[in-house]
Order: sequence, then structure tokens, then C-alpha cells
Amino acid sequence: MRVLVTGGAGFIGSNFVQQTVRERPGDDVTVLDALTYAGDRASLDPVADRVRLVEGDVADADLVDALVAEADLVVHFAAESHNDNSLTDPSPFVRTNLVGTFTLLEAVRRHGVRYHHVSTDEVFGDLPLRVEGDPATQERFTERTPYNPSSPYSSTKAGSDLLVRAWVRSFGLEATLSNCSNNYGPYQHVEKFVPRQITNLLDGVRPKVYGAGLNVRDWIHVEDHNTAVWTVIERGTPGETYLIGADGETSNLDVVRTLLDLFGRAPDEFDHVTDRAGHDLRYAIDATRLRTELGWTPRYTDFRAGLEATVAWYRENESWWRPRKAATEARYRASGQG
Ligand code: NAD
Ligand code: TDX
Repeated sequence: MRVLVTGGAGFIGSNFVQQTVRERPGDDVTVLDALTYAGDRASLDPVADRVRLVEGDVADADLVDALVAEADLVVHFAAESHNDNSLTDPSPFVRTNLVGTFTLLEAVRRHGVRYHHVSTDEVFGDLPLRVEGDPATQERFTERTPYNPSSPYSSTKAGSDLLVRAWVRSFGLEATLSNCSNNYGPYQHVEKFVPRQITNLLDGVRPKVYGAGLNVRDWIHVEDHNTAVWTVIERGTPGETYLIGADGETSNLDVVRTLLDLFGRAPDEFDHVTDRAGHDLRYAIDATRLRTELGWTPRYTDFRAGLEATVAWYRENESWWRPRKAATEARYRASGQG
């Protein structure tokens, strides 16, 4: 199969490409990536001789048309992905996430190509923090949860999902969608929570927690996300949406305390910094449909062990993350989050 992966030089996309090359040696993989600040050729180094990397924009209709014409499957990861950046300047989010998705949809419609759309649980907005004994606070997102995004990032992702659904209904596009919770693992940009704190600790700097740190994210290892994406592509029903999650609800405070413990530091050796505007409280995925209808199970069920492996990866791959660290921290300092 000829697979076109957009955003394949980013965090999840590069892990997806590496996994695909490893586990589906017969497939022919092309990556379309604009190599923005978030993309890195080096993330594809281990498979560089097996993958064609085309540097270009998903909103470039001519380029997208030519690449889609020679593909059997498009897996769309490319996006502006960081909430904090979307609060500083939403414009690339609208262009890449909305116009980029529209451009791809028109191309797959013209050429009758199978399409998978990678999205996030943030399209549903947030949930209240759990209170023990209060059933009203135990809710999790399902495929039936109404969309209610909070940030410029999540609203553009929500809009892109709705475009896909409309193209399925109006034009009979053969598309599936997946909405996954927070990923962690190798090759994640140091602007994101987990790698920011790991690389801070490697530099002897205290982790930075937004506000009180009670916010909860439903962590999943990036390899589990990507096995789920392949499961949906191979076994999902066209037109349908599947939620991806691995029962990993953890507060930001607990993540930081686990990292401090892995570094042999005291549990209070972190700083509270300015909270994110509109900061979503809790995300939680009910992945029953994916597990029961499609038979998927995650491999990384021990979050501490997954974090430990991720710490080891950042320790061993300083040359990959170091070039972006200083500029990222300078941006955070400018917004009171340094
Ligand atoms: P990332 O920011 O690490 O990577 C995004 C990639 O897209 C980069 O390589 C970048 O160069 C590329 N890109 C950006 N704009 C482009 C454009 N206009 N044309 C072509 N390429 C462009 O993001 P990520 O964390 O790997 O997320 C990948 C996808 O998964 C996104 O769609 C995101 O919404 C979704 N997602 C992420 C998470 C998470 O926890 N990170 C969770 C659920 C869903
Ligand atoms: O330094 C920090 N301190 C901190 O407390 C950073 C960078 C973040 N945080 C908090 C904010 C969130 O509650 O940690 C949590 C995770 O933050 P991010 O890594 O920025 O992720 P989040 O905003 O939850 O979004 C992520 O998951 C869903 C991805 O970036 C999105 O692309 C994906 O859709």
C-alpha cells in the first residue's frame, strides 16, 4: 500500500512512520511536512532510507493533489498542535488545521483515496475534576459527547473534524476519524508538558506547573496511539469516529511528582507559574468502542514505567532536543511561565 503521512516529521507522525516501516515492510511511505518549528527531519533518521520526505504545506492545493493522486491511503497528522501558541497567535492554526484539512479533503475526494483523520479529545471541551462519591463528576468522553472546544487550537481541530464528517455525508468520502488523549514518548517537542519538565530536570532546572496543577490529562504512550490508528484504518467502519485512550488519568501535580521521583528529587522541588488562559480542567476517554468493536488494547499500561523509558530517551538523545530548548524557554519566560 502507498501511504501518504502528513505531519510525519512531527512527534506522533514520526513515531507513526517509524512504526509503519518496522511493522509493515511492504508499504511505501511518503511524508508531507512543512518542517515548521515543530517538525524535524532528524525524527525520521532511523528510517530515512525507507521513506520519501516531501517538504511542503498541506494547504498547497497543487502539491497536495499530486501527492494524493499517487497514494492509496492518506493519514493526516499535520497540525499546529500547541494550545499555548494558539493563545499567542491563532492564525497558523486556522490556516493549517482548517484550510489544510479542507485542501486534503478536496484532493482525496477527487482521487477517491481512503483517508484517516487524526484528532484530539480536546474537541469535547473539559470535564469537572473527579470528586469521590459524586457520580456527576465521573463522566468520560465517548463518541456521542457533543463538541465544545475551549481554545483556538481545539476549535480549529473541532472544525477540521466537522469538515471530514460533512465530506463523508455529502460526498461519500471513505474516511475514518480518531480522537486521542494526551500522548507522551520519544520525539515530542520540548514545549509540551512532559518533555519540558524532563529536559528542565536534565538541566537542573525546577519543573514549571501551571496554576495549582490540579488539571488532569489522560496520558497514553505514542506507540499505543499509533497501533490504535492502524486498528481504526484496518478495522474501522468508514464514516465513523473512534476515541483512543488507555485509562491514564493523572493530575499534572502527580506527573511532576513522578518525574521528580525518577530523578531522585524531593516531591516539592517544582515551581507554580502563571496559569494558561481558559485552561481545560480534565480530559478522560472512554475507549470501550475501540476495545470491544475493533479489539485494540494498549501495551503501555504502567505510566511510571512509560515515563521512565521516556526520561531515558531524552537523556540519550540530547542532540535531538537541545537545539530547541533555549528558544522554547525564552518564549515561556516572556509569558510568565518560565
Ligand atoms: P507536532 O506539532 O509535534 O507535529 C506537527 C507536524 O506537522 C510537524 O512536523 C509540522 O512541521 C507539521 N506541520 C505543521 N503545519 C504544517 C503544514 N501547514 N503543512 C505540512 N506540515 C505541517 O504535533 P503532534 O503532537 O505530533 O500532533 C500530531 C496530530 O495529532 C495533530 O493533528 C494533533 O492535533 C493530534 N493529536 C495530538 C495529541 C498530543 O498529545 N500531542 C493528542 C491527540 C491528537
Ligand atoms: O510547562 C507546562 N506546565 C504545565 O503545567 C506546560 C507546557 C503545560 N502544563 C500543563 C497544561 C496542561 O494541563 O500540563 C498539561 C499538558 O499540557 P500540554 O503538554 O501543553 O498539552 P495539552 O494542552 O493538554 O494538549 C496536548 O494534548 C492534546 C497536545 O499538546 C495537543 O496537541 C493534543 O491535542
